[in-house]
Amino acid sequence: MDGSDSKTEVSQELTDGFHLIIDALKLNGISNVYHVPGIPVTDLGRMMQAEGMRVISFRHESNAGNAAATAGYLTRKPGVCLTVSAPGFLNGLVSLAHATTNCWPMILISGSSEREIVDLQKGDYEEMDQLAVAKPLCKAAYRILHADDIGVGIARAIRAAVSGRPGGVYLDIPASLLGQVMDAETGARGLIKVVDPSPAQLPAPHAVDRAIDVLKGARKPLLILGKGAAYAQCDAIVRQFVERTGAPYIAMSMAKGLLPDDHPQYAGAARSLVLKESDCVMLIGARLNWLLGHGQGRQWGERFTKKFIHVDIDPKEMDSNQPIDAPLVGDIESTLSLMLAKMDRWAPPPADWTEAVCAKRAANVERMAPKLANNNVPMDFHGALGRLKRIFADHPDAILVNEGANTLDFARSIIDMSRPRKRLDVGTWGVMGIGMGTAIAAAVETGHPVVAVEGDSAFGFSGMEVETICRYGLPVCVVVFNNSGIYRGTDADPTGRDPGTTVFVRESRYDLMMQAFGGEGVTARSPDDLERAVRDAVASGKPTLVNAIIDPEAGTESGRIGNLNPQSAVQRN
Ligand code: ADP
Ligand code: TZD
Ligand code: MG
Repeated sequence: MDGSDSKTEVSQELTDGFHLIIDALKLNGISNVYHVPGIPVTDLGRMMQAEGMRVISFRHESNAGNAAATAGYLTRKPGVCLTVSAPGFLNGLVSLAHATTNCWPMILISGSSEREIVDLQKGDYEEMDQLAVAKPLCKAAYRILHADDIGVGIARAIRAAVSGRPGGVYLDIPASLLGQVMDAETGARGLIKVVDPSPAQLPAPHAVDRAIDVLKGARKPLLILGKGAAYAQCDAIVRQFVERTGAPYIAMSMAKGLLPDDHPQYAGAARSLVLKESDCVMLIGARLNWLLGHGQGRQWGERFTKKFIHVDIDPKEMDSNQPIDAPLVGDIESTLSLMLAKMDRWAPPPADWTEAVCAKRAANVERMAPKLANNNVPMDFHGALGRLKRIFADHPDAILVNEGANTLDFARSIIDMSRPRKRLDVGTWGVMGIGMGTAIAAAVETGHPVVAVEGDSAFGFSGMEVETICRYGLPVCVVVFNNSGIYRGTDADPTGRDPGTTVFVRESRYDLMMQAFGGEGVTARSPDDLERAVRDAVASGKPTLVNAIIDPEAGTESGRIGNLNPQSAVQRN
Protein backbone atom coordinates (compact mmCIF):
# COMPACT_ATOMS: atom_id res chain seq x y z
CA MET A 1 0.00 0.00 0.00
CA ASP A 2 1.55 3.33 -0.94
CA GLY A 3 1.09 6.60 0.89
CA SER A 4 -1.62 8.08 -1.36
CA ASP A 5 -3.89 5.02 -0.89
CA SER A 6 -3.79 5.17 2.89
CA LYS A 7 -4.64 8.89 2.68
CA THR A 8 -7.83 8.03 0.72
CA GLU A 9 -8.81 5.46 3.34
CA VAL A 10 -8.45 7.92 6.20
CA SER A 11 -10.63 10.56 4.52
CA GLN A 12 -13.29 7.99 3.57
CA GLU A 13 -16.53 8.67 5.46
CA LEU A 14 -17.94 5.82 7.45
CA THR A 15 -21.34 4.92 8.77
CA ASP A 16 -22.63 2.08 10.94
CA GLY A 17 -25.73 0.11 11.87
CA PHE A 18 -26.89 2.74 14.38
CA HIS A 19 -26.83 5.55 11.84
CA LEU A 20 -28.21 3.54 8.95
CA ILE A 21 -31.29 2.58 10.98
CA ILE A 22 -31.85 6.23 11.90
CA ASP A 23 -31.30 7.40 8.31
CA ALA A 24 -33.65 4.73 6.95
CA LEU A 25 -36.45 5.70 9.35
CA LYS A 26 -36.01 9.41 8.69
CA LEU A 27 -35.91 8.87 4.96
CA ASN A 28 -39.37 7.31 5.29
CA GLY A 29 -40.81 10.16 7.32
CA ILE A 30 -40.71 8.38 10.66
CA SER A 31 -39.63 10.89 13.25
CA ASN A 32 -41.11 9.70 16.57
CA VAL A 33 -39.98 6.67 18.55
CA TYR A 34 -41.54 5.25 21.73
CA HIS A 35 -38.87 3.63 23.81
CA VAL A 36 -37.48 2.02 26.96
CA PRO A 37 -33.65 2.17 27.03
CA GLY A 38 -31.18 -0.59 27.92
CA ILE A 39 -28.65 -3.02 26.40
CA PRO A 40 -28.22 -3.15 23.41
CA VAL A 41 -30.29 -0.12 22.29
CA THR A 42 -29.36 2.60 24.81
CA ASP A 43 -27.07 4.37 22.36
CA LEU A 44 -29.50 3.89 19.48
CA GLY A 45 -32.13 5.85 21.45
CA ARG A 46 -29.60 8.55 22.33
CA MET A 47 -28.39 8.87 18.75
CA MET A 48 -31.95 9.04 17.43
CA GLN A 49 -32.55 11.99 19.73
CA ALA A 50 -29.25 13.60 18.73
CA GLU A 51 -30.23 13.23 15.07
CA GLY A 52 -33.44 15.16 15.63
CA MET A 53 -35.93 12.34 16.10
CA ARG A 54 -38.43 12.68 18.94
CA VAL A 55 -37.70 9.88 21.39
CA ILE A 56 -40.21 9.41 24.18
CA SER A 57 -38.81 7.22 26.95
CA PHE A 58 -41.38 5.26 28.96
CA ARG A 59 -41.38 3.34 32.23
CA HIS A 60 -42.70 0.10 30.71
CA GLU A 61 -42.54 -1.25 27.16
CA SER A 62 -46.22 -2.18 27.06
CA ASN A 63 -47.06 1.50 27.37
CA ALA A 64 -44.42 2.51 24.82
CA GLY A 65 -45.90 -0.12 22.50
CA ASN A 66 -49.44 1.16 22.98
CA ALA A 67 -48.17 4.63 22.19
CA ALA A 68 -46.57 3.38 18.98
CA ALA A 69 -49.78 1.55 18.01
CA THR A 70 -51.77 4.74 18.59
CA ALA A 71 -49.30 6.79 16.57
CA GLY A 72 -49.77 4.32 13.72
CA TYR A 73 -53.54 4.65 13.88
CA LEU A 74 -53.47 8.44 13.98
CA THR A 75 -50.85 9.03 11.28
CA ARG A 76 -51.15 6.05 8.87
CA LYS A 77 -47.39 5.65 9.23
CA PRO A 78 -46.03 2.79 11.32
CA GLY A 79 -45.62 3.80 14.95
CA VAL A 80 -42.21 2.65 16.17
CA CYS A 81 -41.47 1.11 19.55
CA LEU A 82 -37.85 0.40 20.47
CA THR A 83 -37.05 -2.11 23.23
CA VAL A 84 -34.26 -4.18 24.72
CA SER A 85 -34.09 -7.95 24.29
CA ALA A 86 -36.08 -10.80 25.87
CA PRO A 87 -38.12 -9.25 28.74
CA GLY A 88 -38.36 -5.80 27.14
CA PHE A 89 -39.26 -7.44 23.85
CA LEU A 90 -41.94 -9.57 25.52
CA ASN A 91 -43.38 -6.53 27.30
CA GLY A 92 -43.64 -4.80 23.93
CA LEU A 93 -45.10 -7.84 22.23
CA VAL A 94 -48.53 -7.50 23.86
CA SER A 95 -49.01 -4.12 22.24
CA LEU A 96 -47.67 -5.41 18.92
CA ALA A 97 -50.31 -8.15 18.99
CA HIS A 98 -52.90 -5.57 20.04
CA ALA A 99 -51.94 -3.30 17.12
CA THR A 100 -52.24 -6.26 14.76
CA THR A 101 -55.66 -7.17 16.16
CA ASN A 102 -56.77 -3.56 15.73
CA CYS A 103 -55.38 -3.47 12.15
CA TRP A 104 -53.02 -0.61 13.05
CA PRO A 105 -49.54 -0.20 11.59
CA MET A 106 -46.71 -0.54 14.09
CA ILE A 107 -43.11 -1.71 14.11
CA LEU A 108 -41.59 -3.21 17.23
CA ILE A 109 -37.81 -2.95 16.95
CA SER A 110 -36.04 -4.99 19.59
CA GLY A 111 -32.37 -5.50 20.20
CA SER A 112 -31.40 -9.16 20.47
CA SER A 113 -28.50 -11.44 21.33
CA GLU A 114 -26.20 -12.91 18.71
CA ARG A 115 -27.47 -15.80 16.65
CA GLU A 116 -24.43 -17.96 17.38
CA ILE A 117 -25.23 -17.87 21.09
CA VAL A 118 -29.03 -17.93 20.90
CA ASP A 119 -29.23 -20.79 18.43
CA LEU A 120 -27.00 -23.03 20.55
CA GLN A 121 -28.74 -21.79 23.71
CA LYS A 122 -25.43 -20.95 25.33
CA GLY A 123 -27.14 -18.67 27.82
CA ASP A 124 -26.49 -15.08 26.74
CA TYR A 125 -27.61 -12.00 28.64
CA GLU A 126 -31.36 -11.79 27.94
CA GLU A 127 -31.20 -14.63 25.45
CA MET A 128 -34.30 -15.50 23.45
CA ASP A 129 -35.21 -16.53 19.92
CA GLN A 130 -37.33 -13.41 19.58
CA LEU A 131 -38.08 -13.74 15.88
CA ALA A 132 -39.69 -17.14 16.41
CA VAL A 133 -41.71 -15.89 19.37
CA ALA A 134 -42.98 -12.81 17.54
CA LYS A 135 -43.91 -14.49 14.26
CA PRO A 136 -47.34 -15.90 15.14
CA LEU A 137 -48.38 -12.71 16.93
CA CYS A 138 -47.90 -10.12 14.22
CA LYS A 139 -48.40 -9.55 10.53
CA ALA A 140 -44.75 -10.01 9.57
CA ALA A 141 -41.40 -10.50 11.31
CA TYR A 142 -37.91 -9.84 9.95
CA ARG A 143 -34.32 -9.91 11.17
CA ILE A 144 -31.48 -7.82 9.79
CA LEU A 145 -28.04 -9.41 10.11
CA HIS A 146 -25.90 -7.15 7.93
CA ALA A 147 -25.61 -3.38 7.86
CA ASP A 148 -25.98 -3.34 4.10
CA ASP A 149 -29.43 -4.96 4.49
CA ILE A 150 -30.81 -2.19 6.72
CA GLY A 151 -32.41 -0.37 3.80
CA VAL A 152 -34.28 -3.48 2.69
CA GLY A 153 -35.15 -4.49 6.26
CA ILE A 154 -36.74 -1.17 7.18
CA ALA A 155 -38.50 -0.88 3.81
CA ARG A 156 -40.01 -4.36 4.19
CA ALA A 157 -41.14 -3.57 7.71
CA ILE A 158 -42.82 -0.32 6.65
CA ARG A 159 -44.55 -1.83 3.65
CA ALA A 160 -45.76 -4.84 5.60
CA ALA A 161 -47.15 -2.62 8.35
CA VAL A 162 -49.15 -0.21 6.18
CA SER A 163 -50.11 -2.02 2.98
CA GLY A 164 -53.37 -3.96 2.65
CA ARG A 165 -54.83 -4.56 6.09
CA PRO A 166 -52.42 -2.70 8.37
CA GLY A 167 -50.81 -4.50 11.29
CA GLY A 168 -47.84 -5.00 13.56
CA VAL A 169 -44.38 -5.91 12.32
CA TYR A 170 -41.49 -7.21 14.38
CA LEU A 171 -37.95 -6.21 13.43
CA ASP A 172 -35.11 -8.07 15.13
CA ILE A 173 -31.86 -6.16 15.52
CA PRO A 174 -28.97 -8.26 16.84
CA ALA A 175 -26.59 -6.17 18.93
CA SER A 176 -23.63 -6.71 16.60
CA LEU A 177 -25.53 -5.20 13.67
CA LEU A 178 -25.55 -1.80 15.34
CA GLY A 179 -21.76 -1.52 15.45
CA GLN A 180 -21.09 -2.87 11.95
CA VAL A 181 -19.17 -0.24 10.03
CA MET A 182 -19.35 0.44 6.32
CA ASP A 183 -18.56 3.10 3.81
CA ALA A 184 -21.09 5.92 4.19
CA GLU A 185 -21.78 6.34 0.50
CA THR A 186 -22.48 2.65 -0.03
CA GLY A 187 -24.62 2.67 3.09
CA ALA A 188 -26.68 5.63 1.85
CA ARG A 189 -27.15 4.02 -1.54
CA GLY A 190 -28.61 0.93 0.12
CA LEU A 191 -31.42 2.86 1.82
CA ILE A 192 -34.90 2.67 0.33
CA LYS A 193 -37.57 5.34 0.35
CA VAL A 194 -40.73 3.28 0.08
CA VAL A 195 -42.81 4.46 -2.88
CA ASP A 196 -46.58 4.36 -2.34
CA PRO A 197 -46.46 2.29 0.85
CA SER A 198 -50.23 1.72 1.04
CA PRO A 199 -51.34 1.57 -2.58
CA ALA A 200 -54.97 2.11 -3.50
CA GLN A 201 -56.94 -1.10 -4.01
CA LEU A 202 -59.95 -0.85 -6.27
CA PRO A 203 -62.86 -3.28 -6.28
CA ALA A 204 -63.90 -4.58 -9.70
CA PRO A 205 -66.62 -2.56 -11.49
CA HIS A 206 -69.10 -5.47 -11.33
CA ALA A 207 -68.59 -5.68 -7.54
CA VAL A 208 -69.46 -1.99 -7.29
CA ASP A 209 -72.56 -2.44 -9.43
CA ARG A 210 -73.68 -5.40 -7.35
CA ALA A 211 -73.32 -3.40 -4.13
CA ILE A 212 -75.27 -0.50 -5.59
CA ASP A 213 -78.07 -2.84 -6.65
CA VAL A 214 -78.29 -4.34 -3.18
CA LEU A 215 -78.32 -0.92 -1.52
CA LYS A 216 -80.91 0.38 -3.97
CA GLY A 217 -83.19 -2.54 -3.18
CA ALA A 218 -83.18 -1.81 0.55
CA ARG A 219 -86.24 -0.38 2.25
CA LYS A 220 -84.52 -0.06 5.62
CA PRO A 221 -80.81 0.45 4.99
CA LEU A 222 -78.26 0.88 7.75
CA LEU A 223 -74.60 1.92 7.46
CA ILE A 224 -72.03 0.89 10.07
CA LEU A 225 -68.79 2.83 10.20
CA GLY A 226 -65.81 1.20 11.92
CA LYS A 227 -62.37 2.29 12.95
CA GLY A 228 -61.04 1.13 9.56
CA ALA A 229 -63.05 4.01 8.06
CA ALA A 230 -61.56 6.44 10.58
CA TYR A 231 -58.08 5.09 9.91
CA ALA A 232 -58.52 5.56 6.15
CA GLN A 233 -58.51 9.37 6.58
CA CYS A 234 -60.90 10.03 3.71
CA ASP A 235 -63.38 11.82 5.97
CA ALA A 236 -64.96 14.04 3.32
CA ILE A 237 -65.72 11.07 1.05
CA VAL A 238 -67.19 9.03 3.90
CA ARG A 239 -69.42 11.94 4.78
CA GLN A 240 -70.47 12.52 1.20
CA PHE A 241 -71.30 8.84 0.82
CA VAL A 242 -73.35 8.66 4.02
CA GLU A 243 -75.26 11.80 3.07
CA ARG A 244 -75.86 10.64 -0.51
CA THR A 245 -77.42 7.38 0.70
CA GLY A 246 -79.60 9.25 3.20
CA ALA A 247 -79.48 6.09 5.35
CA PRO A 248 -79.21 6.02 9.13
CA TYR A 249 -75.72 5.08 10.31
CA ILE A 250 -74.09 3.98 13.52
CA ALA A 251 -70.42 4.40 14.39
CA MET A 252 -68.37 1.80 16.18
CA SER A 253 -66.51 3.14 19.17
CA MET A 254 -63.51 4.69 17.46
CA ALA A 255 -65.44 5.73 14.38
CA LYS A 256 -67.46 8.13 16.51
CA GLY A 257 -66.95 11.66 15.27
CA LEU A 258 -66.07 10.61 11.73
CA LEU A 259 -69.28 12.48 11.06
CA PRO A 260 -70.36 14.59 14.04
CA ASP A 261 -72.47 12.60 16.53
CA ASP A 262 -75.22 15.23 16.21
CA HIS A 263 -75.58 14.50 12.49
CA PRO A 264 -79.25 14.00 11.59
CA GLN A 265 -78.57 10.54 10.18
CA TYR A 266 -76.69 9.32 13.26
CA ALA A 267 -78.63 6.50 14.88
CA GLY A 268 -76.33 5.79 17.83
CA ALA A 269 -79.17 6.46 20.26
CA ALA A 270 -81.44 4.12 18.29
CA ARG A 271 -78.92 1.32 17.97
CA SER A 272 -81.19 -1.53 19.06
CA LEU A 273 -83.88 -0.48 16.64
CA VAL A 274 -81.64 -0.13 13.59
CA LEU A 275 -79.75 -3.38 14.17
CA LYS A 276 -82.95 -5.30 14.58
CA GLU A 277 -85.17 -3.74 11.95
CA SER A 278 -82.81 -2.91 9.10
CA ASP A 279 -83.11 -5.05 5.96
CA CYS A 280 -79.70 -4.17 4.50
CA VAL A 281 -76.52 -3.45 6.41
CA MET A 282 -73.46 -1.92 4.83
CA LEU A 283 -70.27 -2.35 6.86
CA ILE A 284 -67.56 0.21 6.10
CA GLY A 285 -64.25 -0.65 7.79
CA ALA A 286 -65.95 -2.59 10.60
CA ARG A 287 -65.74 -6.33 11.22
CA LEU A 288 -68.77 -8.41 12.08
CA ASN A 289 -66.95 -9.75 15.17
CA TRP A 290 -68.03 -10.01 18.82
CA LEU A 291 -68.47 -6.25 19.03
CA LEU A 292 -71.42 -6.64 16.65
CA GLY A 293 -72.63 -9.93 18.11
CA HIS A 294 -71.22 -11.73 15.03
CA GLY A 295 -74.16 -10.33 13.08
CA GLN A 296 -76.66 -12.68 14.66
CA GLY A 297 -78.74 -13.23 17.76
CA ARG A 298 -81.69 -11.38 19.20
CA GLN A 299 -80.23 -7.91 18.69
CA TRP A 300 -80.11 -8.56 14.93
CA GLY A 301 -83.68 -9.77 14.53
CA GLU A 302 -84.50 -12.76 12.39
CA ARG A 303 -81.60 -14.66 10.86
CA PHE A 304 -80.96 -14.50 7.09
CA THR A 305 -83.52 -11.76 6.50
CA LYS A 306 -80.90 -9.06 6.08
CA LYS A 307 -78.61 -8.41 3.19
CA PHE A 308 -75.02 -7.43 3.88
CA ILE A 309 -72.68 -5.21 1.89
CA HIS A 310 -69.14 -5.20 3.24
CA VAL A 311 -66.30 -2.83 2.35
CA ASP A 312 -62.94 -4.06 3.58
CA ILE A 313 -59.40 -4.12 2.28
CA ASP A 314 -58.92 -7.71 3.38
CA PRO A 315 -60.73 -10.29 1.21
CA LYS A 316 -60.56 -12.88 4.00
CA GLU A 317 -62.89 -10.74 6.10
CA MET A 318 -65.83 -11.49 3.78
CA ASP A 319 -68.27 -14.14 5.09
CA SER A 320 -66.28 -14.35 8.33
CA ASN A 321 -69.52 -14.45 10.32
CA GLN A 322 -72.48 -13.99 7.99
CA PRO A 323 -72.93 -14.48 4.25
CA ILE A 324 -72.02 -11.25 2.47
CA ASP A 325 -74.30 -10.48 -0.47
CA ALA A 326 -72.11 -7.75 -1.89
CA PRO A 327 -68.43 -7.98 -0.95
CA LEU A 328 -66.42 -4.90 -1.85
CA VAL A 329 -62.76 -5.70 -1.44
CA GLY A 330 -60.85 -2.47 -1.69
CA ASP A 331 -59.71 0.57 0.20
CA ILE A 332 -62.51 2.72 1.54
CA GLU A 333 -61.53 5.90 -0.28
CA SER A 334 -61.43 4.25 -3.72
CA THR A 335 -64.47 2.07 -3.09
CA LEU A 336 -66.78 4.82 -1.86
CA SER A 337 -65.57 7.15 -4.63
CA LEU A 338 -66.42 4.52 -7.25
CA MET A 339 -69.85 4.04 -5.71
CA LEU A 340 -70.53 7.77 -5.47
CA ALA A 341 -69.73 8.18 -9.15
CA LYS A 342 -72.66 5.87 -9.89
CA MET A 343 -75.11 7.33 -7.38
CA ASP A 344 -76.03 10.61 -9.04
CA ARG A 345 -79.77 10.45 -8.74
CA TRP A 346 -80.10 8.51 -5.55
CA ALA A 347 -83.50 8.24 -3.92
CA PRO A 348 -83.41 8.50 -0.13
CA PRO A 349 -84.74 5.56 1.89
CA PRO A 350 -88.51 5.44 2.55
CA ALA A 351 -89.51 8.14 5.03
CA ASP A 352 -91.28 5.70 7.37
CA TRP A 353 -87.86 4.14 8.07
CA THR A 354 -85.86 7.32 8.62
CA GLU A 355 -88.67 8.91 10.63
CA ALA A 356 -89.01 5.87 12.90
CA VAL A 357 -85.28 5.98 13.58
CA CYS A 358 -85.34 9.72 14.32
CA ALA A 359 -88.29 9.35 16.66
CA LYS A 360 -86.58 6.56 18.60
CA ARG A 361 -83.40 8.55 18.81
CA ALA A 362 -85.15 11.66 20.09
CA ALA A 363 -87.04 9.65 22.72
CA ASN A 364 -83.87 8.00 24.00
CA VAL A 365 -81.95 11.26 24.14
CA GLU A 366 -84.77 12.88 26.07
CA ARG A 367 -84.97 9.97 28.51
CA MET A 368 -81.25 10.26 29.21
CA ALA A 369 -81.06 14.05 29.68
CA PRO A 370 -82.12 14.33 33.36
CA LYS A 371 -79.74 11.53 34.39
CA LEU A 372 -76.85 13.39 32.81
CA ALA A 373 -77.73 16.63 34.56
CA ASN A 374 -77.62 15.23 38.10
CA ASN A 375 -75.26 16.72 40.68
CA ASN A 376 -75.41 13.76 43.08
CA VAL A 377 -72.82 13.09 45.75
CA PRO A 378 -71.53 10.41 45.72
CA MET A 379 -71.25 10.76 41.98
CA ASP A 380 -72.65 8.16 39.63
CA PHE A 381 -71.37 7.51 36.12
CA HIS A 382 -74.12 9.58 34.49
CA GLY A 383 -73.64 12.67 36.64
CA ALA A 384 -69.88 12.63 36.10
CA LEU A 385 -69.99 11.88 32.38
CA GLY A 386 -72.76 14.42 31.76
CA ARG A 387 -70.23 17.10 32.72
CA LEU A 388 -67.43 15.66 30.62
CA LYS A 389 -69.86 15.59 27.69
CA ARG A 390 -70.26 19.37 27.99
CA ILE A 391 -66.51 19.88 28.10
CA PHE A 392 -65.96 17.87 24.92
CA ALA A 393 -68.77 19.81 23.23
CA ASP A 394 -66.83 23.00 24.00
CA HIS A 395 -63.47 21.49 22.95
CA PRO A 396 -64.11 19.55 19.74
CA ASP A 397 -60.38 19.11 19.12
CA ALA A 398 -59.68 17.52 22.48
CA ILE A 399 -58.87 13.82 22.31
CA LEU A 400 -60.73 11.39 24.53
CA VAL A 401 -58.81 8.33 25.70
CA ASN A 402 -61.11 5.86 27.41
CA GLU A 403 -60.76 2.53 29.21
CA GLY A 404 -62.40 0.60 32.03
CA ALA A 405 -65.64 -1.38 32.07
CA ASN A 406 -68.52 0.87 33.23
CA THR A 407 -66.28 3.88 32.72
CA LEU A 408 -65.74 2.79 29.11
CA ASP A 409 -69.26 1.72 28.22
CA PHE A 410 -71.02 4.73 29.70
CA ALA A 411 -68.51 7.23 28.32
CA ARG A 412 -68.79 5.72 24.85
CA SER A 413 -72.51 6.30 24.68
CA ILE A 414 -72.67 9.57 26.65
CA ILE A 415 -69.78 11.65 25.31
CA ASP A 416 -70.41 12.83 21.75
CA MET A 417 -67.49 13.25 19.39
CA SER A 418 -67.69 15.78 16.61
CA ARG A 419 -64.38 15.33 14.78
CA PRO A 420 -62.68 12.24 13.36
CA ARG A 421 -60.13 10.16 15.31
CA LYS A 422 -60.71 11.99 18.60
CA ARG A 423 -61.81 8.90 20.49
CA LEU A 424 -59.17 6.31 21.35
CA ASP A 425 -59.98 3.29 23.46
CA VAL A 426 -59.43 -0.36 24.33
CA GLY A 427 -59.93 -1.58 20.76
CA THR A 428 -60.93 -4.97 19.45
CA TRP A 429 -59.49 -6.94 22.36
CA GLY A 430 -60.81 -4.65 25.10
CA VAL A 431 -57.33 -4.22 26.55
CA MET A 432 -56.97 -2.60 29.97
CA GLY A 433 -53.72 -0.65 30.18
CA ILE A 434 -53.84 1.24 26.89
CA GLY A 435 -54.58 4.48 28.74
CA MET A 436 -51.37 6.34 29.43
CA GLY A 437 -49.45 5.11 26.37
CA THR A 438 -52.38 6.13 24.18
CA ALA A 439 -52.74 9.51 25.89
CA ILE A 440 -49.03 10.24 25.51
CA ALA A 441 -48.99 9.34 21.81
CA ALA A 442 -52.17 11.34 21.19
CA ALA A 443 -50.54 14.42 22.73
CA VAL A 444 -47.19 13.91 21.00
CA GLU A 445 -48.61 13.18 17.56
CA THR A 446 -51.32 15.85 17.48
CA GLY A 447 -50.45 18.53 20.05
CA HIS A 448 -54.14 18.63 21.02
CA PRO A 449 -55.34 18.48 24.63
CA VAL A 450 -56.01 14.95 25.83
CA VAL A 451 -58.51 13.87 28.47
CA ALA A 452 -58.05 10.25 29.56
CA VAL A 453 -61.20 8.92 31.20
CA GLU A 454 -60.03 5.89 33.13
CA GLY A 455 -61.57 3.25 35.34
CA ASP A 456 -59.49 2.99 38.50
CA SER A 457 -58.53 -0.58 37.62
CA ALA A 458 -57.73 0.30 34.03
CA PHE A 459 -55.57 3.24 35.13
CA GLY A 460 -53.52 0.97 37.38
CA PHE A 461 -52.15 -0.96 34.42
CA SER A 462 -50.21 2.03 33.09
CA GLY A 463 -50.39 4.54 35.95
CA MET A 464 -46.64 4.94 36.38
CA GLU A 465 -46.52 6.76 33.07
CA VAL A 466 -47.92 9.86 34.77
CA GLU A 467 -44.23 10.51 35.42
CA THR A 468 -43.63 10.38 31.65
CA ILE A 469 -46.52 12.81 31.13
CA CYS A 470 -44.97 15.21 33.66
CA ARG A 471 -41.41 14.72 32.36
CA TYR A 472 -42.40 15.68 28.82
CA GLY A 473 -44.89 18.31 30.04
CA LEU A 474 -47.74 16.91 27.95
CA PRO A 475 -51.24 18.46 27.91
CA VAL A 476 -52.90 15.39 29.41
CA CYS A 477 -55.67 15.43 32.00
CA VAL A 478 -56.26 12.00 33.51
CA VAL A 479 -59.67 11.54 35.11
CA VAL A 480 -59.73 8.45 37.30
CA PHE A 481 -63.26 7.17 37.83
CA ASN A 482 -62.54 5.94 41.32
CA ASN A 483 -65.31 3.55 42.34
CA SER A 484 -62.79 1.64 44.49
CA GLY A 485 -62.82 -1.43 42.33
CA ILE A 486 -63.30 -3.43 39.19
CA TYR A 487 -66.93 -2.85 38.11
CA ARG A 488 -67.90 -1.94 41.71
CA GLY A 489 -66.17 -1.41 45.02
CA THR A 490 -68.44 -3.65 47.05
CA ASP A 491 -67.16 -7.24 46.81
CA ALA A 492 -66.12 -9.09 49.98
CA ASP A 493 -64.18 -12.30 50.55
CA PRO A 494 -66.87 -14.73 51.82
CA THR A 495 -64.30 -16.28 54.18
CA GLY A 496 -63.54 -12.86 55.65
CA ARG A 497 -59.77 -13.38 55.26
CA ASP A 498 -58.77 -11.04 52.43
CA PRO A 499 -60.21 -8.15 50.48
CA GLY A 500 -62.73 -9.24 47.80
CA THR A 501 -61.07 -10.05 44.47
CA THR A 502 -62.43 -7.02 42.66
CA VAL A 503 -61.98 -4.26 45.25
CA PHE A 504 -59.16 -1.78 45.87
CA VAL A 505 -58.16 0.41 48.77
CA ARG A 506 -61.25 2.58 49.28
CA GLU A 507 -61.00 6.11 47.86
CA SER A 508 -57.30 5.84 46.99
CA ARG A 509 -55.53 9.17 46.47
CA TYR A 510 -54.58 8.81 42.79
CA ASP A 511 -54.28 12.61 42.68
CA LEU A 512 -51.12 12.36 44.77
CA MET A 513 -49.46 10.26 42.09
CA MET A 514 -49.51 13.20 39.69
CA GLN A 515 -48.41 15.59 42.42
CA ALA A 516 -45.44 13.33 43.15
CA PHE A 517 -43.98 14.26 39.76
CA GLY A 518 -44.83 17.94 39.77
CA GLY A 519 -48.22 17.82 38.05
CA GLU A 520 -51.59 18.96 39.37
CA GLY A 521 -53.64 16.54 41.46
CA VAL A 522 -57.26 17.24 42.43
CA THR A 523 -60.00 15.25 44.13
CA ALA A 524 -63.56 15.75 42.86
CA ARG A 525 -66.57 14.51 44.81
CA SER A 526 -69.36 16.22 42.91
CA PRO A 527 -70.10 16.73 39.20
CA ASP A 528 -69.61 20.49 39.76
CA ASP A 529 -66.10 19.90 41.19
CA LEU A 530 -65.26 17.52 38.40
CA GLU A 531 -66.34 19.90 35.67
CA ARG A 532 -64.34 22.75 37.17
CA ALA A 533 -61.19 20.67 37.58
CA VAL A 534 -61.24 19.24 34.07
CA ARG A 535 -62.02 22.62 32.48
CA ASP A 536 -59.05 24.14 34.34
CA ALA A 537 -56.77 21.32 33.20
CA VAL A 538 -57.79 21.62 29.55
CA ALA A 539 -57.36 25.39 29.68
CA SER A 540 -53.94 25.25 31.34
CA GLY A 541 -52.54 22.30 29.37
CA LYS A 542 -50.73 21.21 32.54
CA PRO A 543 -50.41 17.52 33.39
CA THR A 544 -53.33 16.94 35.77
CA LEU A 545 -54.97 14.00 37.50
CA VAL A 546 -58.52 14.38 38.72
CA ASN A 547 -59.46 11.71 41.24
CA ALA A 548 -63.21 11.48 40.66
CA ILE A 549 -64.81 9.65 43.58
CA ILE A 550 -67.66 7.53 42.22
CA ASP A 551 -70.27 5.65 44.21
CA PRO A 552 -68.85 2.10 44.67
CA GLU A 553 -72.37 0.76 44.18
CA ALA A 554 -72.97 2.47 40.86
CA GLY A 555 -71.44 0.07 38.34
CA THR A 556 -72.60 -3.25 36.90
CA GLU A 557 -70.60 -6.45 36.45
CA SER A 558 -68.43 -6.17 33.30
CA GLY A 559 -70.18 -2.94 32.26
CA ARG A 560 -72.34 -3.75 29.24
CA ILE A 561 -70.83 -7.13 28.40
CA GLY A 562 -71.81 -9.03 31.54
CA ASN A 563 -73.56 -11.55 29.26
CA LEU A 564 -70.12 -12.83 28.18
CA ASN A 565 -69.26 -14.04 31.71
CA PRO A 566 -69.47 -17.83 32.03
CA GLN A 567 -71.80 -18.97 34.82
CA SER A 568 -71.06 -21.77 37.25
CA ALA A 569 -73.82 -24.37 37.51
CA VAL A 570 -72.49 -25.61 40.83
CA GLN A 571 -73.54 -24.18 44.17
CA ARG A 572 -71.16 -24.83 47.09
CA ASN A 573 -71.36 -23.53 50.60
P1 ADP B 1 -64.45 -1.66 14.59
O1 ADP B 1 -63.82 -2.28 15.80
O2 ADP B 1 -64.51 -0.18 14.67
O3 ADP B 1 -65.73 -2.32 14.24
P2 ADP B 1 -62.62 -3.24 13.08
O4 ADP B 1 -61.26 -3.08 13.65
O5 ADP B 1 -63.38 -4.46 13.47
O6 ADP B 1 -63.47 -1.92 13.36
O7 ADP B 1 -62.54 -3.24 11.51
C1 ADP B 1 -61.65 -2.45 10.81
C2 ADP B 1 -61.57 -3.03 9.41
O8 ADP B 1 -61.13 -2.00 8.52
C3 ADP B 1 -60.58 -4.18 9.29
O9 ADP B 1 -61.23 -5.34 8.84
C4 ADP B 1 -59.56 -3.67 8.26
O10 ADP B 1 -59.14 -4.67 7.36
C5 ADP B 1 -60.32 -2.59 7.54
N1 ADP B 1 -59.52 -1.52 6.97
C6 ADP B 1 -58.51 -0.85 7.52
N2 ADP B 1 -58.08 0.13 6.72
C7 ADP B 1 -58.85 0.07 5.61
C8 ADP B 1 -58.91 0.81 4.39
N3 ADP B 1 -58.10 1.84 4.17
N4 ADP B 1 -59.84 0.47 3.48
C9 ADP B 1 -60.67 -0.58 3.70
N5 ADP B 1 -60.67 -1.30 4.82
C10 ADP B 1 -59.77 -0.99 5.77
N1 TZD C 1 -56.50 -7.50 31.77
C1 TZD C 1 -56.43 -6.93 30.55
C2 TZD C 1 -55.09 -6.66 29.93
N2 TZD C 1 -57.51 -6.57 29.88
C3 TZD C 1 -58.73 -6.81 30.43
N3 TZD C 1 -59.78 -6.46 29.70
C4 TZD C 1 -58.85 -7.37 31.70
C5 TZD C 1 -57.69 -7.70 32.34
C6 TZD C 1 -60.19 -7.65 32.39
N4 TZD C 1 -60.90 -6.41 32.71
C7 TZD C 1 -61.90 -5.92 31.90
O1 TZD C 1 -62.31 -6.44 30.86
S1 TZD C 1 -62.47 -4.45 32.49
C8 TZD C 1 -61.41 -4.46 33.82
C9 TZD C 1 -60.62 -5.60 33.80
C10 TZD C 1 -59.59 -5.88 34.82
C11 TZD C 1 -61.37 -3.34 34.81
C12 TZD C 1 -62.71 -2.71 35.08
O2 TZD C 1 -62.62 -1.88 36.21
P1 TZD C 1 -62.39 -0.33 36.09
O3 TZD C 1 -63.77 0.14 35.45
O4 TZD C 1 -62.19 0.19 37.43
O5 TZD C 1 -61.34 -0.04 35.11
P2 TZD C 1 -65.20 0.29 36.20
O6 TZD C 1 -65.65 1.66 35.85
O7 TZD C 1 -65.01 0.12 37.68
O8 TZD C 1 -66.14 -0.74 35.65
MG1 MG D 1 -63.51 0.92 38.83
